[in-house]
Amino acid sequence: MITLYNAARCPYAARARIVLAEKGLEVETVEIDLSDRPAWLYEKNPAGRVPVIEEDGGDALPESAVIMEFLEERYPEPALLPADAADRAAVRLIVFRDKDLTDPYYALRRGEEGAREGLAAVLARFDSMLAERPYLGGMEYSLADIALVPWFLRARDMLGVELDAWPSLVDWLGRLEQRPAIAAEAGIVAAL
Ligand SMILES: N[C@@H](CCC(=O)N[C@@H](CS)C(=O)NCC(=O)O)C(=O)O
Repeated sequence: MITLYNAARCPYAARARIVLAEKGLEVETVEIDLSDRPAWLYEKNPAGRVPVIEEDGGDALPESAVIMEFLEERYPEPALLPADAADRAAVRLIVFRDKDLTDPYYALRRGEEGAREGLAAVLARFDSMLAERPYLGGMEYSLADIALVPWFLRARDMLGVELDAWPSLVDWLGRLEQRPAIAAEAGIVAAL
């Protein structure tokens, strides 16, 4: 059994939720109120942030990118990283550069001047990328898609970003939302 210290609104926690769901793992979810977080959370993650996961008898593990990789190694099926080392590196590069998307997303959420245009430029880049290949990491659905889709869902459904100008991006999101793990996340976003 795995325990997930979670916050529904958190896109980083969404990464862990999606990987756990894709792997069909049994999870006990502990919802953390980030505006009044328990002191013990700092023992599990000195940064006081979610997500954190814990296996029975194991150490607490924070940091969503590390959690995704850990779950992939511990529970390799179904695979969420490609077989080839160069293809894996391409996936990891997208995760490593997540700020390409998250920085303009948070700029818009903070209401910064010019942020909507800044995010639009980034969405156009992702659209061009997805015109060339079906998934962010290449030919297969992978941790690259899982790592970034939480912000795309929130941009569309919470910040009112109209995606119609980027058809390859819309198609990709539609493909992803056919997966129960992503549809569940879209449901969480709709309920926020
Ligand atoms: N680098 C961390 C970021 C996690 C993060 O920022 N979580 C937010 C919620 S979305 C949080 O716990 N914020 C509380 C705080 O910063 O005090 C990860 O990838 O897991």
